[in-house]
Formats: sequence, C-alpha cells, structure tokens
Amino acid sequence: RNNRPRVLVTRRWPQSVETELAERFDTVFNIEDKAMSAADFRDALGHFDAILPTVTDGLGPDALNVPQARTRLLANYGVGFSHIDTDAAKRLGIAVTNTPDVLSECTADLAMTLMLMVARRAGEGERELRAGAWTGWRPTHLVGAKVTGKVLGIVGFGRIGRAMARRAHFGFGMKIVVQNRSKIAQEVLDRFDAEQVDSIDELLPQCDFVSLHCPGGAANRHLINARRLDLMKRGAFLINTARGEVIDEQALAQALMFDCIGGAALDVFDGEPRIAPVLLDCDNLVMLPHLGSATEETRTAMGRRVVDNLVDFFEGREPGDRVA
Ligand code: 8YV
Repeated sequence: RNNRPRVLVTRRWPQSVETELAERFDTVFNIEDKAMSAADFRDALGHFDAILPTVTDGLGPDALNVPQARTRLLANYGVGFSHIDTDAAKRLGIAVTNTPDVLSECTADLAMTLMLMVARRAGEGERELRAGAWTGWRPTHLVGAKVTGKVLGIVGFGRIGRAMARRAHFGFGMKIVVQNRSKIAQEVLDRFDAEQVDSIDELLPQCDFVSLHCPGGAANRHLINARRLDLMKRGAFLINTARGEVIDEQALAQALMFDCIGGAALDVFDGEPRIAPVLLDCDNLVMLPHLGSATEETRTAMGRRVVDNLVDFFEGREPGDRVA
C-alpha cells in the first residue's frame, strides 16, 4: 500500500470523489480548504507525486521555481488552466491535465442565467425588493431588453461556446455569430445556423449580446478593452464566464457608468475573489462568485475526471486530458 502514489488535494471536493481518491491513492487533503501559497507549493513539489490544484492555486513561475521536483503530474480540477505556468512545469518534467467536457453544460447554463439576468434587470429588481423599495407595478418599472430573437456573439467557439450557442439558438431563437482563433468546420456552424467572422472587431458591432468563452492567460489579457467596448452597440450586453483577465475591468466600469453599453454580467474577475471597487458602483452589472461549474453533478464529475487522469498516468497510460 505504501508504494501508492502520494497525492495532494489543495481544496475540499464533493464527498464521493474525496472517498475515491483516498481509496486509490496515498492522499493528503488540505483540510484548511484555503488557497495555497507559492512557498507551500515549492515545498509540496518535493513531497508529492501528484498535486491536484484548482483555479485558486497560482502555480506561476514563483511556485514552480524549484531545481527539481518529485511531482510528476499537476491534475487540475477545472477546465481552465491559465493559473498554471505550463512552460515551467515542462522544464521540471511535470505533466498537466484538466477536466473538459463535464462542465460545459452547467457553465453554459450559468452564462444563460447571467444573460437573462442582466437583460431583464433581475439583479436590480431583487436588490430593490429586498431593500423594501418596491413601490408597486407600473408600465415603466425596471424595463429591460428583450432576449428572444436577438444577435448573440460568441468569442471562443469550443465546447462551452457551442453549449451556449445551442441554448441561445434553439431555446431563444437567437442568431449566432462566432469568433474563434481557428476556423470552425462549416458543418458545426450549420448546426446552429451560425456565422464565423474573422475578428472580434468585426463581431462586436453586430451583436446585442456578447458572451466570452475563450481561455484566459497572457494571450487573452484585456481582449475586451476600452477600444473594443466602444465597438459594441450602445445598449448591448457583455457576459463573462471565462476568465476575469479577459476584460479590462476599469474600462468596463467606465463603459457601464457612461451607458456606452447596456450592461454586463460577470462570473469571473481579475484577481478574484478581490473585486475592483469601481465595479460595485455599477447598477447595470450582475456579478456572481465564480459559480459556472458549481452543481453537485458537475463538481463530482470533475473529480471523477481528475481520478481518471491520475489512474491513467500512474498506470503508465497517456491521460486523456493531458494539456501540457
Ligand atoms: C471551476 C472553472 O470552478 O473549470 C474551470 O475552468 O473556472 C470552474 O469550473 C474552477 O476553475 C475549479 O478549479
């Protein structure tokens, strides 16, 4: 039993997958359930065969700055892995895996939730009611924007972007326009009656709603900046369930305050859980605390997927979800 791989789980997981991990591996859970520091990681790299991080674990150059590591696998719990410096991992001979597919439907559900909430001013309405400030029905009270039949721009047409397109097109009769770094097969676009444009600049002016489903990281940092917010239709809405750094939040706050766009809805933030104070002053902004994949079913499925990657890796097979 003692030659079982030694595995560190940085946060608490749903019970059933924690049990599965403990049965199969020599598992240590970070019972504090708090984000780990770079120093904690440098230490852990000397003691564990695999580390199972989440988005709250910054595995940047500092955390991976060790001469050598016992760790051979970083099996991320989550699909996005821009918090892991994959070049540094590679130099140390550490493989990286993620958990795609299993969270696409729930993340798209949450993007729809955000889109409907911001268009229909649901957050404002709930705040008003709870504050005891609702004076009653009137024809002009909290009038929002119609969603059905509008144009939805999708930035990043991977698994989650497509799950979003399916909901919006078939459920809400929306016209879908997509931008993606590579060309999408015509047969895939045809499924949603979608059209692919060559650039974000081309996409933005056509859309009533824009939903971000691209990866985070340095390459996409501030992809949505002041200049691009200015390309959006006046009255259009921006939705982000991808990564906080994709939007320049200061520029977004300006655009919201001066009504250059109709509103925005964010599930992710640059430097979360810290929220840029300017955002708190924007009424036409819906904010949720990174809930995209937060269902019992999906969080359990994500854990299973990590277990599959670990088992494959330590039994000498190439893990299905290897990303680096
Ligand atoms: C997770 C996510 O909640 O998978 C992702 O990329 O953002 C969410 O599903 C989180 O990242 C878990 O690490």
